Amino acid sequence: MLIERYKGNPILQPQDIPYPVATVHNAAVVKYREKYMMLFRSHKMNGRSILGLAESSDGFHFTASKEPFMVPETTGEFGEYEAYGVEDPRITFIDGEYLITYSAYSRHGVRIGLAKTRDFKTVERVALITEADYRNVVIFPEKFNGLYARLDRPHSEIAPWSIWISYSPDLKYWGGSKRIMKPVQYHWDEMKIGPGAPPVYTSKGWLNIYHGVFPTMDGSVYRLGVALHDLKDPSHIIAVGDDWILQPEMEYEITGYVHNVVFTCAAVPEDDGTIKIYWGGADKVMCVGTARIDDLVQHCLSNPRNPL
Ligand code: BMA
Repeated sequence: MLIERYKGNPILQPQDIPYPVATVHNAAVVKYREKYMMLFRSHKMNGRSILGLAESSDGFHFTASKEPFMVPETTGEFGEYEAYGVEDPRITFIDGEYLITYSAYSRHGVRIGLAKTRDFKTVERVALITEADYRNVVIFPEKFNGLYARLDRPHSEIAPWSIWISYSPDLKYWGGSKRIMKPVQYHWDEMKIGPGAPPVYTSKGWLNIYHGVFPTMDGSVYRLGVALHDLKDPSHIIAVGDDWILQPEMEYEITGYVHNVVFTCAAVPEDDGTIKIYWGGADKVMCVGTARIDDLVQHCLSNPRNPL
């Protein structure tokens, strides 16, 4: 077993939240001052999403804050583009700040918002960093030739929904975009793929834990896979593991708000060579599992498929 599920899953669910929510899922998790901070998505009872905060000292037992952390802005540019909700956050620590990327939904489509915090008490919105329709933006925790780099997943009518890379000098203006990884026909990720957790540094390359979707007569199945990007040039993918690393198997992954979904927005590497991977189960609860980083790297290298 590549990923060992935590026996106490799910680790956070709607009844643990001090305000009314229908779901707790697709959360970002990072370490902050010896604590694990979790920024989780919740559907409110009107079906629109907000982001809540929970914290933990061991990465397994989380306590949610009394109030939501980010709700849609009501005025200005952000108000215009977040009116339908904020979803699926990712957090990257770089230059002393925690950068938060999230999906901003509105009648104009889905864009990516960038916000930042230093203390998980106050949060400042920086910019909307894509036009419509983009989701799943993850920022690398290092710069390349002086530029920030991100992976994302634009929606296309022509190409299957794929993973792209872009660069920025200031986090606001992005360019140099290139499609670097696509779904494979009649494969577990044939319908669409998207970045999951912000890339994790390993001595062999950047580990990119992504999601892939397969369409069935019973709806779509969301699974997780892993790819390895070159340390100096992250647009070069060294290897993509051919097999998935996690699929919906437990009751809390098979049944929920949307069935048959495991969806990740976070992985936290530990000093002992393990990594905690966090995922939403069936868009309803939060789960965690542990893997060895070396095993995930080997998974990419020992049985790779073409990225494109
Ligand atoms: C995707 C996103 C995710 C969600 C997944 C499964 O398109 O909306 O937030 O987890 O579908 O429903």
